[in-house]
Amino acid sequence: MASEKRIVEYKGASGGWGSLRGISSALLSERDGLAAIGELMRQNKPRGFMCVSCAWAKPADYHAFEFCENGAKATLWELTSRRCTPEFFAQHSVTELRGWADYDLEQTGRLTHPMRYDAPKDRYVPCSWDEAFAAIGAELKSLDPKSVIFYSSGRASLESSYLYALFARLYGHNNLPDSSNMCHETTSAALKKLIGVGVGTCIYEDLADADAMFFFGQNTGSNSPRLLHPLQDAARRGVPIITFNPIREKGLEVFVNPQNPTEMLTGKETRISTQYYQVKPGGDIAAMMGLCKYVLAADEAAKAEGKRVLDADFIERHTHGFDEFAAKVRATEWAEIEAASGLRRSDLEAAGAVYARASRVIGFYGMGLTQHVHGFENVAMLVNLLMLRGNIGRDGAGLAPVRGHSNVQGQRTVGITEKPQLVPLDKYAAQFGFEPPREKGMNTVEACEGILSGKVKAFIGLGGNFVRAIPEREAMEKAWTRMRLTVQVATKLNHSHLVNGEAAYLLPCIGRTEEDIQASGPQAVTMEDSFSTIHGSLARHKPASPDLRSEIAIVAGLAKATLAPNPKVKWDEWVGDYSLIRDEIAKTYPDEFHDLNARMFAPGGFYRGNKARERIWKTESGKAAFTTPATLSATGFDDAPGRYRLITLRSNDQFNTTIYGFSDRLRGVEGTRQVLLMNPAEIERAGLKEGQMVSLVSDAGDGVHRQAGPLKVTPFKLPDGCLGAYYPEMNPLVALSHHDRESKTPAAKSVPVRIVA
Ligand SMILES: Nc1nc2c(c(=O)[nH]1)N[C@H]1C(S)=C(S)[C@@H](COP(=O)(O)OP(=O)(O)OC[C@H]3O[C@@H](n4cnc5c(=O)[nH]c(N)nc54)[C@H](O)[C@@H]3O)O[C@H]1N2
Ligand SMILES: Nc1nc2c(c(=O)[nH]1)N[C@H]1C(S)=C(S)[C@@H](COP(=O)(O)OP(=O)(O)OC[C@H]3O[C@@H](n4cnc5c(=O)[nH]c(N)nc54)[C@H](O)[C@@H]3O)O[C@H]1N2
Ligand SMILES: [Mo]
Repeated sequence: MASEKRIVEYKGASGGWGSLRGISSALLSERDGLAAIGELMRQNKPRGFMCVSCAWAKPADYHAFEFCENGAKATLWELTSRRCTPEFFAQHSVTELRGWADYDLEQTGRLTHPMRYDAPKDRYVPCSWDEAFAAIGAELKSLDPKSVIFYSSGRASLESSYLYALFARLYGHNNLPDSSNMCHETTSAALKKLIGVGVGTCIYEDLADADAMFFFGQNTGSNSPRLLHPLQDAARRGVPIITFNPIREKGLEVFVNPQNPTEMLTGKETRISTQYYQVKPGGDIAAMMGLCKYVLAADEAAKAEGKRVLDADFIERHTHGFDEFAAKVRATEWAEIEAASGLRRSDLEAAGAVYARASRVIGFYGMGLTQHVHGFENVAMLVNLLMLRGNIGRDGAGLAPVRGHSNVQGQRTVGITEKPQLVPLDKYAAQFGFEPPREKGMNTVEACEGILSGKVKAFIGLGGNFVRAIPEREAMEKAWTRMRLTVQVATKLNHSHLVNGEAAYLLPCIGRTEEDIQASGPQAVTMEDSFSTIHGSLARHKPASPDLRSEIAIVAGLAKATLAPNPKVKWDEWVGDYSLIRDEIAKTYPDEFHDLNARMFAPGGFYRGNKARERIWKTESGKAAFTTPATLSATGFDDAPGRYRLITLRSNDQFNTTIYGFSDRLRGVEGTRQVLLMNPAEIERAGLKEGQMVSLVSDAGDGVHRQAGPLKVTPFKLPDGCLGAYYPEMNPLVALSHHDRESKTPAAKSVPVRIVA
């Protein structure tokens, strides 16, 4: 494993030769690397397969290599030649494997056989698919459906997600938490309430029309690198790009396009952000308050000359709540704004001036806004800011939440949600002849609470690594093993499979990069990207093992073993021909998915539409809402001596809980993930030395001891009062109660901690 540990400032740009080296080292570590290169050429192209990494758009005018360093790594990771076989499980007890690092578990390669936990042997042993389905079905039949959780991680296709949600409701619950609950749930909740749709309002073409772009807390270079191409185009057109982020992320500073030979040979860099502001974590409400304050003042000044800076017509016709909001902005002093944001008035005015001059502005954001106790207010402030100048529902402008998992947005669109009011239950009732449960189900935090209290008896995971991804890890791991049943559908072994319930099954599935042959021939699946655009995905690589099944076949197998037969619910036919599932999706969601089968391979995908983009507001009031924030700080706790705001970070060498390696190249952190990033003055104030090993403890004030470490103190350019360290290693520090007030998204970007030397 990683031996050399060093921290050096990365002098290169994002992209460039570094990204190619990242891909080639991933290729070289694979025996059949060359076959995998052939697959990469089909990635994100019409009639190819859609990347399993992030949800960024797949344009119609694609590049020769329409993949990035991290998309390539994700593909190669799935197409690995390593195998995690029954022989492996025979050699290692579950207790032993529980002590392995995430990295080492995933290095064992692809799961090959369905496995059952054998308690006396403390081992996973092989079982047949029929045995597994029958046993799980018998368990589920004996349990109260309301005590069972059906989790999904955002990779599953629209088809498998739709069937999974249908299974849950036929069985009798809405307990459908998904990874979105830890991610952009803040977006879904806030945008639904404020503008009537739970998703962003931009489409790909807007990127070419915008004349200013604002970035809040989204790390493009690592997490959605293909977005760097349109950003590079925008930068070259002279479009100002303004970034608010506590960390100076390389991808938002400079980029060398690895697809461009001249740039690669000359090393010609494009500067991405024209203005970069290192806002304090949790300081965005204040920063945006500053921008709004500038805009209102500029409007007052313009009025004197008979002009306006505000889009008064938009505000009048399309919104409510403006007067109260404007009064709050005027009453908020610059001194308060500077203190809460950590930014200077002059800087905020300079950014405000860019905003006020531009006529088409896109607001991009990621986890830096959503994962806070007042994440809702963060998103609401961005809505406020954009609405001041009518930047929603206009070409070249709008809200662009950059989604995480490749189909996380789509899962919500086809019914994976604990909120029954978001699902057309009457249509389900008519289509499948049953009475769907109407009671609200559990989201991720509520599922965790239920597992802790013993109310939840069984957990089915359609992908993901739940136990690693959630807060409060220690208490959760203990409670987890008290469950009666845990079932994990997965491609690779991870820690969540090893903290099993009394009865436990590991069901290995084929991945999206692999060929899926059923009764009617090769099958395609569909997904939705961040811009509400739907893409078909067709893979042809041979599956990792002949004993794998598709997620759809697994969901159907579980459902058939659990539910009474229903002539309208045709599991076998659906498994035989996925186009029949798409017909059902089109019936349940006709506006979005009519003619899904005919449209799914349209080059660049098809757009499923968005009412807010048309300025039709599906809100309670029929208008879009301004929100008057009750606080300027999103952290949800007060500053105190010795208390820091911890940002939990993703490196450039991981996909969530999957650790590809130990090189966070773009931040210059190499060889280790056990680092504590803090600025040099802060290191000195804390009486620490560079390189010293320390631990972090929770400062949530609830009396619970939570600890993580040891971590090496590492100087890094961060604002005062905050620390950076990696997710998922830091998850034991996050209290389960530390989440966004509205959506319950865990507040992983400002965790209150103390340092213990
Ligand atoms: N390679 C790779 N790609 C991925 C993933 C991955 O792990 N690896 N994960 C996928 C998933 S599921 C998701 S959700 C996305 C996540 O992608 P992002 O939304 O980019 O999420 P993070 O990397 O967690 O953090 C984003 C940024 O927020 C900044 N930040 C932290 N606190 C604040 C704050 O208070 N204010 C502001 N303005 N900024 C702040 C951090 O410095 C960081 O640059 O990426 C997806 N794509
Ligand atoms: N502290 C902190 N915590 C966080 C975050 C943070 O920024 N900070 N981020 C949060 C976010 S944004 C998210 S999305 C969650 C992520 O939470 P999850 O989605 O639960 O976690 P992943 O690591 O994406 O899941 C990886 C596993 O999925 C399985 N898998 C991969 N591909 C497939 C497939 O095609 N099918 C199936 N069935 N299984 C597959 C593999 O077994 C792999 O080990 O974590 C959240 N937790
Ligand atoms: Mo995510």
